[in-house]
Amino acid sequence: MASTNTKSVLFVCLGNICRSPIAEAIFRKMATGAGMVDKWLIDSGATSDWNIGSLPDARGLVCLRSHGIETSHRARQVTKEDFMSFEYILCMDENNLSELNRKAKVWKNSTAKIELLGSYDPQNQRIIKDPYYGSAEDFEKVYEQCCRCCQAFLEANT
Ligand code: WE7
Repeated sequence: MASTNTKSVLFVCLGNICRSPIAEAIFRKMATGAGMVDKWLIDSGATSDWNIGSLPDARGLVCLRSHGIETSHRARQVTKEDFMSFEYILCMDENNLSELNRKAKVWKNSTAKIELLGSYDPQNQRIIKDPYYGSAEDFEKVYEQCCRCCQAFLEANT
């Protein structure tokens, strides 16, 4: 069935295996629940090229699954085209933000709004920390932050 994607969001972190695939899966579930998934182009990507083609981190998959969410995402790096095709590029920490702004400057023609996903947090936790060297609890914290932010971002765009 044909659908018009009037809105678009790309979630970004360092390797696209921990935080951004969690945010993408949560946002897709929320948009589906709100009956708006056909209105959205939703994807995630990495600032680095380290994990291209990889599945999300096993701990992230366990965390998502415990909340009834599945994903089949494979890691990819952000491209020049992403900066022109996505309305929003939402990232996790200051490193991601400066790397994305650097790329946008190099590639020119970027029209995307590049923001911290955490800037939407009603609890004002601006940074979603890298759980790579962390524990299951750190992944759960990422999950909860992404839930709050994705909900607020979806409402802001409804
Ligand atoms: C991570 C990572 C994460 C760190 N996912 N990697 Cl060893 C490395 C080096 C460059 C890019 C990537 Cl993606 C990776 C593997 C994958 N979430 N977080 N590395 C990380 C965290 C704290 C300090 C240094 C690093 C590289």
